[in-house]
Amino acid sequence: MSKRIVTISKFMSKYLRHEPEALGLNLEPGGWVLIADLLESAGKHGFTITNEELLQVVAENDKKRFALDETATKIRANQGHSTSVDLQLAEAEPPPQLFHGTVSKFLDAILVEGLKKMDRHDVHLSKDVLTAAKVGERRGKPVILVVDSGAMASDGYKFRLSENGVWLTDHVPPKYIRLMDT
Ligand code: HQG
Repeated sequence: MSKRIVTISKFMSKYLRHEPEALGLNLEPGGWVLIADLLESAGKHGFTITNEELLQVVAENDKKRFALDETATKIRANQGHSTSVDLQLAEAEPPPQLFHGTVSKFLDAILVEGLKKMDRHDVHLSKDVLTAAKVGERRGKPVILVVDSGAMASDGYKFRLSENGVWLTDHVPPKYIRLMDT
């Protein structure tokens, strides 16, 4: 992936996840915006992106952060929002275990309060240890937590699966969390 494509991806994450209004955009239900509107607003704000570049970002993004709608006229971020949005994802039955990558400095708080959404819209959980390790590594030496998602589902907690394979939930209470044995 070229530097230019990474820069565009970061720009798109910023405005499709966090500050659409700063670009004069409104996210539609589902988090969608018209591609034409996004390109026009970006240009007006001094960052010109071509349609081809936008499509390249969607196709090449390492984590499939963006998706097009079925008419390919709209785009959204698949997850990671902090701005208020209903992604309209169906509830899904999680696997028995999910994983969360974090760092040791957060452990005490997490084991008391559980996993909280912090600045995002949802708690993000990974389907495998490797992915969780990559998430944790963004902040330092990763610590992996195992979430008993099977028990949570039995107890009535809701889960949704983003288009790029990230499991989303509202809160994970501490009783469903254990530190992975290393
Ligand atoms: C921690 C990236 C203290 C939590 C990634 C994490 C992911 C607590 C941080 C996606 C806590 C929040 C999401 C508590 C949770 N006390 N700390 N009670 N509960 N935390 O970035 O899961 O590149 O909002 O462990 O790859 O790290 O953006 O969440 O360390 O998929 O596409 O608070 O973001 O994807 O950090 O990452 P984040 P996350 P993108």
